[in-house]
Amino acid sequence: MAGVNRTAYRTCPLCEAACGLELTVADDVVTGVRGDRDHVFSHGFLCPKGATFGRLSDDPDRLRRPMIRRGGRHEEVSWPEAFAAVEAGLRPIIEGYGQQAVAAYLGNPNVHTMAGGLYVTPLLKALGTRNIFSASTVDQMPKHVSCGYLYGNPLAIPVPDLDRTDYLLMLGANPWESNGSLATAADFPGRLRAIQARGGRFVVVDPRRTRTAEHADEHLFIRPGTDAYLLFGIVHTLFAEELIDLGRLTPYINGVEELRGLAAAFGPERVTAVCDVPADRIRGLARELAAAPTAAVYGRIGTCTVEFGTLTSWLVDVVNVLTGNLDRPGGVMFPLAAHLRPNAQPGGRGFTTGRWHSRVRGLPEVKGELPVATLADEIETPGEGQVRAFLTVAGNPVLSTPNSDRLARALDGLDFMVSVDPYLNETTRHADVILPPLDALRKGHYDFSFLALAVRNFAAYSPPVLPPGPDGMDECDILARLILIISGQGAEADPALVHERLLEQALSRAGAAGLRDTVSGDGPAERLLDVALRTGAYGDRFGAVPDGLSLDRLLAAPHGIDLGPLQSRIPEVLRTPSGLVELAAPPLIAEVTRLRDALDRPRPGLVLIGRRHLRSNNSWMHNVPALVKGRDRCTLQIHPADAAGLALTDGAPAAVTSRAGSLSATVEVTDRVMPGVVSLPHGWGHDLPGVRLSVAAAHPGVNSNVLTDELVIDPLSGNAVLNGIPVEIKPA
Ligand SMILES: Nc1nc2c(c(=O)[nH]1)N[C@H]1C(S)=C(S)[C@@H](COP(=O)(O)OP(=O)(O)OC[C@H]3O[C@@H](n4cnc5c(=O)[nH]c(N)nc54)[C@H](O)[C@@H]3O)O[C@H]1N2
Ligand SMILES: Nc1nc2c(c(=O)[nH]1)N[C@H]1C(S)=C(S)[C@@H](COP(=O)(O)OP(=O)(O)OC[C@H]3O[C@@H](n4cnc5c(=O)[nH]c(N)nc54)[C@H](O)[C@@H]3O)O[C@H]1N2
Ligand code: SF4
Ligand SMILES: [Mo]
Repeated sequence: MAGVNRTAYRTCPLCEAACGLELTVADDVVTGVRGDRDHVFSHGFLCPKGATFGRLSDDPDRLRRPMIRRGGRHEEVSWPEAFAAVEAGLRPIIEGYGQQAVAAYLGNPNVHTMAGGLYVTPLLKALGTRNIFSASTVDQMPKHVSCGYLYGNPLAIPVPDLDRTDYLLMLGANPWESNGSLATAADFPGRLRAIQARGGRFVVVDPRRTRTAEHADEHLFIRPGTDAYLLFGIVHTLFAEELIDLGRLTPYINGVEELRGLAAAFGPERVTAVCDVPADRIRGLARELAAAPTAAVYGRIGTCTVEFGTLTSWLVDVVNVLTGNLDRPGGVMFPLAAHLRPNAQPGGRGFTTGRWHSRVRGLPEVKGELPVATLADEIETPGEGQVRAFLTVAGNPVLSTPNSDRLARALDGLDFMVSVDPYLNETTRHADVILPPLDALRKGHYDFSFLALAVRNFAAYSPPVLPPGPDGMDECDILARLILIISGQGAEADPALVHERLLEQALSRAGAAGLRDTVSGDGPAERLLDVALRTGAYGDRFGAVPDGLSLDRLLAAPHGIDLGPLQSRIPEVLRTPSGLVELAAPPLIAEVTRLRDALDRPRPGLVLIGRRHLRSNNSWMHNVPALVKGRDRCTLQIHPADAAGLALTDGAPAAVTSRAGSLSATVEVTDRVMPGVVSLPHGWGHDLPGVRLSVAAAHPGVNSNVLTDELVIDPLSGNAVLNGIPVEIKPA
């Protein structure tokens, strides 16, 4: 069939929007990418990143065989050699020092692969360590914690019902560039325009005038890290002007009176001095949210990666509750994904944190993991339980976590490190063994994470577009073999042992123990997906529901299956012991005292925030030529007034210093940032020795996480503070 073009449909795995792609494939090369016009959710939308999808697979720098570091250099080896080296490196540490001596870091792409969704949890269980870290604590952990307290389940995250809302208040999110997060919405910009087209409005709160802000009906500048004050000012107004209306949810809400008391200290006149949003606009936002037929408040990175991230995330939902917009069409709603089941009845054990604490800084466990901001402490600090071995799966913490220079130094002190990753990059260059998984064209895809966050219920599965090839290894097989090595079954044990055990467990959990022979799927991940789909919310119950979902049904629907607009799920979705929404959980109330005390803090001088660009994806897509061409994007944006005061000129280098570190960045003078705020994107700094990223190395940029401070975290979630970093700047 050489040279013959064929068409393949596939979900794009590169961001949370879950767009359907139409690929033209000749031999094993993608020669064209279009948005899939028949896709039930994305209707043909495509962004510049998705358009380069095939280039990741043919990237010459992509690792196709494992690597072992010998004498400071990485060399290609065979798979058996690589797994033998992992066994020789890991087992003595586990046997000699115990399970806690091994730490793991799970990066963002784990939520974009089936292996991440299905094999990481068993891997962590096999490791048995409490030293588990992930990109969640440089991202959305505050939202998990606030939803854990509010709804009893940290995964019950309501999403804005973009397609039906009349009014959207958006804080710290820039979906025009990011394509959205914790709200899966292919063509997010189009959905925002549609709000306006049907007579609604959207308002953006951001210290930068972003592309999203430019399209908004109103943009309000806010001092970084102060959204909790703005939101409390709105709550205060809702109470003061008697605008509270819980609507249908009245019998399901606890804690409204406590909130009234808490909000007393945060009148608009008081908080405006901290957040810089005018008091009359704070009152105006409260009135507009209350008066709109339906409204939604939505917050993202700028509301999470700040000191009061959990409180801010909580207040977003508090405003939605108080204005009657939680769980109603046009407000914020809980999706119901096809691989999940609704609860049999409301109520549950609720949510707690701190079941254990980190060894060095005593930071509480949250959702089974520890803050990545303390990873370096655990590696560097001698004593019982010191981390000596490190496993990364799909992560680049050397560029993406705070005080990354310190972390990079700490990694050099490890006894052993293994990375499951397709690149020899800033992090994996420290690894003794690198295990590269197959590229996305060669693996199946189902969005376990994002279908549970989609603004409309739908399901889609994509089979592999290309066969694996002679040297490639599927990521599920890699993780299964790691499980076997860690649990002492040896580097040569058959990964099918793990695959079959997981399938048996899934079947028995689903009450389908004897049905192994009826399960569909060519690969281990596919078979687990089939069980989840068939026993999920819309499943065929192994034939009991004739037109229900199964893997075979999804295979027959390459453009996805629409499952309709979001439905109300309260009270069923609630897992709090009371079976109610708990607005005033004690840990949050205690934290409000700290927020109130911080009202009197002196204002910091210049503070640093981040930003994203449409043609980026955190740290790992700068090796795709089409995504880095054009002028340098890794610039330090600064307001003209600040630039003048510091004698900084556009295009010249500036020295930026924080408590954690310093760097030199190119100045971009622009009034897109508000006075007092500078902005530098993250995920750059590709000029380190030992990496194999030839395109990225020619466009290196600087690593903004040299400046972010590992000692400053949101205490309730352990999330790093990546926005609002005090910095000093002078001409370099
Ligand atoms: N200052 C600052 N820092 C930030 C942020 C910020 O806004 N400001 N944002 C934070 C956020 S939101 C996030 S999510 C984190 C991301 O932090 P990380 O997840 O640590 O970093 P990524 O840049 O996403 O790197 C992903 C890694 O996965 C590898 N990879 C890609 N595809 C696959 C695959 O299919 N399988 C495997 N095994 N590996 C794969 C890539 O080669 C790369 O090494 O960064 C955070 N850091
Ligand atoms: N093109 C592209 N898309 C991506 C990614 C990428 O790197 N590039 N990364 C993906 C990932 S992992 C994630 S988590 C999502 C993130 O998705 P978004 O949250 O939409 O991402 P950002 O573009 O970082 O938007 C955050 C905004 O918060 C603002 N901000 C900073 N501090 C504050 C503050 O204190 N208050 C307020 N109100 N605003 C503040 C910033 O100026 C910025 O505009 O994007 C995903 N999509
Ligand atoms: S918006 Fe996201 S999912 Fe859609 S094409 Fe772009 S990168 Fe892929
Ligand atoms: Mo993220």
